[in-house]
Order: sequence, then C-alpha cells, then structure tokens
Amino acid sequence: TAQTIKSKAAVAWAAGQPLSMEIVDVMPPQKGEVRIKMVATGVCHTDAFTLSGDDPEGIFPCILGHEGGGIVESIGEGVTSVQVGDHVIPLYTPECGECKFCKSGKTNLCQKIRETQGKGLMPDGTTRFSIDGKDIFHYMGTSTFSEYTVLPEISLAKVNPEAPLEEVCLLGCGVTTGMGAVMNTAKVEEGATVAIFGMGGIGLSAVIGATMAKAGRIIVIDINESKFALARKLGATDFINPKDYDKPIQDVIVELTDGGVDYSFECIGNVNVMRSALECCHKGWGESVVIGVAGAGQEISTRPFQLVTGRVWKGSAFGGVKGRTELPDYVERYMAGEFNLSDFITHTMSLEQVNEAFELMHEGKSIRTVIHF
Ligand code: NAD
Ligand code: DAO
Ligand code: ZN
Ligand code: ZN
Repeated sequence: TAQTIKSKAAVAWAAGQPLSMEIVDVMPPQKGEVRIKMVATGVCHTDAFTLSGDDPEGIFPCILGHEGGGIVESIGEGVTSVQVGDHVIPLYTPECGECKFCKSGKTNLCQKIRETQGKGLMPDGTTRFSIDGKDIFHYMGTSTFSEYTVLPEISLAKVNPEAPLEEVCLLGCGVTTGMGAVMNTAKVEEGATVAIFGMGGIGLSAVIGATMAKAGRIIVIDINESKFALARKLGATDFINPKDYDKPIQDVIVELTDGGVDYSFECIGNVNVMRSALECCHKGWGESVVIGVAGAGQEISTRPFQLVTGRVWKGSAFGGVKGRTELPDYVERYMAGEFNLSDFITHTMSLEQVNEAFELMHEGKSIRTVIHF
C-alpha cells in the first residue's frame, strides 16, 4: 500500500509573498481519493489573484495551481474510475453525478465537496500536505504546483494517454473556460457578432470558440496591443484599444456594429469593463457573459432599463463544462486538430522558476507559462 512521499512543491506561506520551494510530505490517498504525479501545470491569473490576497476564499499556507495534467500514482480505498498509470486532468469543478446540481442538467457546479474544498481540505475535513507536521492547505481541490498531489476521485477527468499533458493541461482551466463560455454558455451561432474583452488565456480561448462557432465578426478589446497579433491569428476581425478613445468603449462598439453585438464576454475581472460589456450588447437580444473574477466585495452596476430592453447578463464557470463527462471530449477534439494549444504557451519553465511565471503575467508578457516537472 501507498506510503507518505516527499514531494517538491511551491508553497504560498502568506498572501503577497513569493512562493517558496519546499519539500512537502504528501500522505497516501484516503478513501475515494487519488494521488497523482504531476507532469505539467499552467499558471492562471486566478492563482495570482489568490496569492495577492484579493480572493476571499484564499487560505494560507497552501499549494496553489489548478491547471494541471498528471499520471495516477496510487489510488485509495473504493476508487474504481481510474487506475494507476491513467492520465488525468484535475478538476476544480468536480462532477459527482449524484448531487442536486449534477442531476439538474442545468449547471456544471457540482456541490458535493464544495464546503471542504473552499476550506482547503479534502472531503473528510483534513489535508494531505504537511511540512514537519505542520498542515499545508489544498487550493481549489487541485494544488498542482506540487510534484505529487491528492485529489478526490470525482475531481479527475481521465483523458487519452496519447495527448501531451504539457499542452492539454491548459484544458484544466483557461482554454476550456473561454471556449466553453462561447459554445456552451452563450451558444454563439454562425454569423453572430461577438465582443471579447481581455486577451489573456481566457479571452484568446473565447476567440477560438467564436471562430469554431463561425461567428461573423469577432471584436477584441485590450489595453495591451501586443496581444492583438495572436488574437488575429486565432480569428479575431476587429481590434480596439480603449485608450485610443475618449468616450465610453461601449459607445464605440455600438456605433461600429449598427446597434451593438449579439454576444459579449468579459475576460478580465474588472467591474467597470463588465458594465461596458453589457452595454455594448444589442438592444432586444444581446447577451453578455461574465467570466472574469472580480476582487472581494466589488459590485457591478448598470441601469436596469438595459435589461428591461432585452439585454441579458449571465456568468460562466469553467465554461459550463462538466469535467468528467465532457472534458475528455475536448482533449479528443484537440487531438483531432480542431484547435491549437501551443499558440498559448509563451513560456515553459521548471517549478523552481514559478515566481518568474507570475512576474511575466503581471508584466503582460505571457499568455500561459507551463511548468514542466
Ligand atoms: P490575464 O491577466 O492573462 O488576461 C487579462 C487581459 O485583460 C490582459 O491581456 C490585460 O491586458 C487585459 N486588460 C486588463 N485590464 C483591461 C481593461 N481595462 N480593458 C481591456 N483589457 C484589459 O488573465 P486570464 O488568465 O486570461 O484570466 C482572465 C480572468 O478570468 C481573470 O479574472 C481570471 O481570474 C478569470 N477566470 C475565470 C474563470 C471562470 O471559470 N469563470 C476561469 C479562469 C479564469
Ligand atoms: O460551486 O460555488 C461553487 C464554486 C465554483 C467555483 C467556480 C470557479 C470559477 C471561477 C474561478 C476561476 C477559475 C480558476
Ligand atoms: Zn484558472
Ligand atoms: Zn455533484
């Protein structure tokens, strides 16, 4: 049976401090749990957000990371859906298949382990990580910035072993979030006009989704114009830097589109931009999807007449995708060549360099850094 193992991990001791490389004890997987050996992990804006202290759910010390790909190293009692050696993508949105949410057919937000996951714990209320006997908390139920990590079985998508984990790890968050928001949440149809705010990993993935949906016009908005080249390559048709205008950007977009867009997506986490994204939608039918995560306590506002006159405001988590039943198919579509992932990977590095990955993100120089173990 499995023993506690020593694992290299990047530990977040406290908000606002760089991550620190440590050797962590990782307990064997308990009932219904799986221990995996990480092969690669992306670094997402949400990791930086939690580290900054703006995340109301952030708990320290913890091991961040939620965009990973790994191989099953050992399984706990009662685990049947994966075996040692399986290739898996960790899911911060699990899928138990039996809770009210899973059964509703209306959402991907499984709530089976929500409470303990939000407290940085495994479903039995304890943690599998420690250093010198001191508990280290889990993060988003995934903690992928560690050579070995433990997850509940319901938080793993088993994927095609031929898929390169160094690339499909991006399907564990960013790419699925953006593509799914377009294809599942908004259900963008052929010929539609779309506006996408923020050209990070999420917004660029939304561009891919809109291109796959054959949107007629894909307008992208960013204050960092260096992001536009890749957006163009992925299918964006119009490029707007709000700094070039002295009127509200929604007015610019409404004029450009004969009354507004059919769909808009906020991929930044800025409540003012969320308002612009709603208000650039066409009267009578335009829909705006909030994807960005705003800081603790922030609020959105608009005039309610915007909604009375037919605009729709909604949100999307992990692209509305149910991880265990639907994510393996995203991997297959990637393998079939329907979309590219290497375009997103601007940097690769080792776990020891993870703080550089955060710096590159803050400087706007990276789309995704992928850490190879
Ligand atoms: P990122 O930092 O890589 O990209 C953000 C982009 O927005 C950058 O290109 C930046 O230049 C641009 N930007 C910033 N302020 C702007 C402004 N005022 N106007 C126009 N552009 C502006 O981030 P990311 O990894 O792509 O994540 C984007 C957001 O999505 C974050 O808030 C993240 O927490 C969130 N997120 C949500 C989900 C979900 O399931 N809903 C999943 C993952 C990430
Ligand atoms: O079920 O209440 C819940 C929590 C769902 C978490 C969804 C997270 C989506 C946004 C976080 C950014 C992802 C990295
Ligand atoms: Zn993420
Ligand atoms: Zn469930």
